Amino acid sequence: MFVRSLAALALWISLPVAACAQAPDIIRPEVVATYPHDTNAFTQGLFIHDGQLFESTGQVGQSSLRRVALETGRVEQSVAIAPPIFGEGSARIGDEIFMLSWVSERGFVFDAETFEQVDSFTYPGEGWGLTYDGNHLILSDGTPELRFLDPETMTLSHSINVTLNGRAVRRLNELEWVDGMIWANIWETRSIVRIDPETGIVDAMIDLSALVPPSVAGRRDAVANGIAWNAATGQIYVTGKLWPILYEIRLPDSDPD
Ligand SMILES: [Ca+2]
Repeated sequence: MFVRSLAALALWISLPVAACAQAPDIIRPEVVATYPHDTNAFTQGLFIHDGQLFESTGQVGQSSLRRVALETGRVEQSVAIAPPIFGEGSARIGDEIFMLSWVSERGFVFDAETFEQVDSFTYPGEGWGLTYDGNHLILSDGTPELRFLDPETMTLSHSINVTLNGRAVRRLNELEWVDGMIWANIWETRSIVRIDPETGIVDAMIDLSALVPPSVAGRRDAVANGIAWNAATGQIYVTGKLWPILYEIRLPDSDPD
């Protein structure tokens, strides 16, 4: 598993495996708990607010924003995103939820309680993942660049380029602000990279290989995607597109950070 994960990551960041041997720590998370997850949810965004799980999903005609009961996986509230929009990442600021679309260069703002759309915004290029660091919305678009947007104006404040051992890391996908660092799924891998938000440098890779449910292991579209951090409790949750399971994980104590 170790070698396979390294090889998979090396493929996407164009690194020889040998170079990865000197890469940041590879961390295998411990599973704290498992919960049901909607196997029809093409997970593109995941976050926790006040102990409640929120999820945004993709695919044209199946895109949605939803509030989910963590314990049961039951969708308690949802709003459909109409075609031709392909839904992407989402993040909450105050009483509003911001959500991206893949290639429409348009995002949406929803009332977090009613899910009524209250605004929209535009941005150039693709939209993949979204998170909030307390000051800026952070947007990924499949490239090594993470954009920091002013949430008042949705204009670009600054950006960082994500690197591992000095090499660009492409396909940054779902994002989560976790205790001062940015965690990002890497599309079509089983790895999460942990990124310094100032420098873009990856200081650790979190290997989710052992968490891939057997029922989706052979599906290329059912990739690991979705990270949610409960800032109040420190709990971290991960899942994948179409996965039947959502995991609470913790990093082992051997983690130097
Ligand atoms: Ca997230």
